[in-house]
Amino acid sequence: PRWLPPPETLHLWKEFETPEPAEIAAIQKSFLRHVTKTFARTAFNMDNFASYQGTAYSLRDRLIDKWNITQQHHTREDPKRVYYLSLEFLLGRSLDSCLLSLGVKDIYKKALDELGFRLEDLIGEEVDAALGNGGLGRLAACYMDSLATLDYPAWGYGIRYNYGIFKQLIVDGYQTEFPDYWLNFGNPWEIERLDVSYEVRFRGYVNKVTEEDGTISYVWEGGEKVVAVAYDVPIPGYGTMNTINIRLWSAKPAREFDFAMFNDGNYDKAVEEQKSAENITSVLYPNDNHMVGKILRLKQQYLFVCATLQDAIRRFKKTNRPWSDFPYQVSIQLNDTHPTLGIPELQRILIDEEGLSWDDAWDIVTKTFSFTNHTVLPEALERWAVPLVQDLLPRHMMIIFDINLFFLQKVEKKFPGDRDRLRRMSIIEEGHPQNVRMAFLAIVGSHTVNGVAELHSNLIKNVIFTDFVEYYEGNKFTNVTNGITPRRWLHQCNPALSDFITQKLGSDSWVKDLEQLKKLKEFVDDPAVQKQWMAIKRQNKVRLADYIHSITSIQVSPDSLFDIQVKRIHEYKRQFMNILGVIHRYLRLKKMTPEQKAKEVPRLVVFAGKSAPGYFIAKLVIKLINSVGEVINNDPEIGDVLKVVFIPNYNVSLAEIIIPASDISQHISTAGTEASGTSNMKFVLNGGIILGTVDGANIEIGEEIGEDNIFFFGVKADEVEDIRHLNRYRKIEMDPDLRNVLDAIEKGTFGDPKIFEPLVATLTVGGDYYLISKDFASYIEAQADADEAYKDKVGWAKKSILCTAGMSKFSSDRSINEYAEKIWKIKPCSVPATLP
Ligand code: NTF
Repeated sequence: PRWLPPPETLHLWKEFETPEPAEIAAIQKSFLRHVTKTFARTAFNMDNFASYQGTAYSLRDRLIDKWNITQQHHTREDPKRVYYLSLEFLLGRSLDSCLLSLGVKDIYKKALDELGFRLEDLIGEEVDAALGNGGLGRLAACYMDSLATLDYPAWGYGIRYNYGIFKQLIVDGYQTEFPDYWLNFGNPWEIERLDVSYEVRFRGYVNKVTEEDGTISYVWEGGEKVVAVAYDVPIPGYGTMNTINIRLWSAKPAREFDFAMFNDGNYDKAVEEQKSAENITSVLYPNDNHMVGKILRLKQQYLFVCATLQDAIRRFKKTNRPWSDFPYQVSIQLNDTHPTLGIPELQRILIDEEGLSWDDAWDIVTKTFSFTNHTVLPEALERWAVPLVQDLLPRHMMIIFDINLFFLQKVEKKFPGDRDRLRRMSIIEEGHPQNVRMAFLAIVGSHTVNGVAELHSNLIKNVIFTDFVEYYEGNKFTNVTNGITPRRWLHQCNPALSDFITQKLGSDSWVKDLEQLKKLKEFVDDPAVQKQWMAIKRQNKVRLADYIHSITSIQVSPDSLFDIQVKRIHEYKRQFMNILGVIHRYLRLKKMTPEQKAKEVPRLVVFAGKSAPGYFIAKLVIKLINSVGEVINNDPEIGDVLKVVFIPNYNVSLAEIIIPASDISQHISTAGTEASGTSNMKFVLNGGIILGTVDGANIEIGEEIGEDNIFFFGVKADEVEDIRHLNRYRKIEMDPDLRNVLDAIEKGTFGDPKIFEPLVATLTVGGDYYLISKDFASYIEAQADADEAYKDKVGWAKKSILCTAGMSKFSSDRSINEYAEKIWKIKPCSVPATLP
């Protein structure tokens, strides 16, 4: 029976469930209560970290109040909900963004000031929550912010990794990795829910049961069980009550110990089982755009979807609706193929546990799921070896075979006798071993499949999933161009520019309605606005210059052109081409007289980004950047005309310092390889200009801000295949400038050339798959255009203003509204300030 409060105590509950007023005295009390009681500190035993903790816990109380009201309201209203399933959430820090969302930053600042603490210092004490690799994980975080802000009834689901993405240190120019044990000092932003846990089975066997009436059913039994425990991370909407939840799963052993073993004195063995369960959610796989077929990763994926579906189904069942209502109450979005096992898992639950027929179950499944594809790179498309899946998830393997059989039967019906088509479209790829093509399973099991920018959505339709477009007659495939949250990526990270925009527009409502930025265009010719705009940019460059000095001891001039490329290190992103361009510039400068050099635009080239630990060529790129920097930065003939800096350990909070400081940012992937990119949007929103290829979202950014305000170069996506084909059969045409650059490397200008041989070989004997040689000349030309344009201070200021003014489309609010209307069919459900 459910516990109910004695009626005469209800007023007590009401008192504690009503959010506290945001008043200085109340804030100071709650801060001091947490500092003294939760953390056992005293007035004479305090430091910035303890005061960060006290502040965070005080804010956490406010978050939980809003969260409780939101969840109770949703339970009562029972709207259709969306579940956003993602193996990655790259949230970064939370204190500043929560203060802003709750509208209490100023008053917290005052309250802490009076107590003798500087809020800015406390904010810097927080460690990043870095449960993601790059764009895909950060996109999920931006989408949570928009879902909350737009009042959608949404949940994020993910994994609570004990170790996030590794810490990168540069030792002797090389990347070295250190574990990111981010939970070491506790995590104020999570609520441990030991009461919310589910069992998850692995391995075992499948029993075939024939009933009296001849019907056949299957029971999955035996094997080993672990438990997934929930940790909830409240995500407040900006300026609204709605506070949604990211539920992260942590694996625990199903039984504390094997008591028999324990009593036999076999302690090691007893503890082993416990450890092996906890290992499942121990570490984030550090690969971006690359699949590694490790069994532990498959275990993560299954634990994740298994716990998530049990949780969603438990919530659904509370309302006693028939199963046929499920797709009208629940929408599940798959963030890439990583959670695709959710499809056979829901089918299994419906047929094996709920007793539905295959067809009824499959109808529910395919009305519930939708799938976002984030890459066309073949090495990133997930394929799991059939024997591996068979061993770990025997019942799921059977179901996947059946899904495939019924699907191929329909294909055969539509295209009779087309054997090659069946081979191409099969979810099971033939080979030794066979593989499960997860993207095909995701397509077949979903009602909608989307790409993340126009070009990318066209490429998935016309290149990688063509057969499926033909089969579904185009009906499943659509585009939702990515977006970023303007709260974190302008309002929070660039307070000076944010205040200035608010002042010019006469209101801060642009923070929730980015369309309003368009009105900035009216000010583009106003000299006072231009001047103030560039003064803010300079402040942000000073802030970055100071950071660079504190970390690397390199002095850089805030008056140089800041040219920035920060993102994961990957061959397709072509940081290699960037550093080759830097060498080209250096060689050019070396031939100049001092008078000629004085006329050059001084340039600071900034790199940052992590390489996957096992990605040899990407790691060599990092080494080359650092070696080139070492030579150039210490060349007395060069001075401030050229500086090259690699900032270690790129992460979300570093991005918040770097992005507002760019004059130019580089997004120079080989055309057709970067699905969207999202940092491109962040830079332009902060008045930085893109130098980039005609790829991903660069194209749509160009359309919005105007081609005069972006430096495009390089071959187009539809030319790439032909060039690669030619490269395979003839000697690659080496651009003469590029040849000089490679000669300089090979002569040892940047240290032992032997080190860089494998890297140079990717261009000379490796077929230059990413077309660096082909694009080099036009890249250098675009760089020269940028130098020329930068000399015209007024012209540059105008470009910069028009960049910000043109970015309305790239708010994640627009993206989320598109998902909600076109794909999830959910509506906002606004939450009242207090419950009746
Ligand atoms: C990434 N994909 C793409 O490489 C980026 O272009 C894109 O901006 C982000 O997704 C977000 O959509 C992946 O990380 C993955 F997993 F698909 F390889």
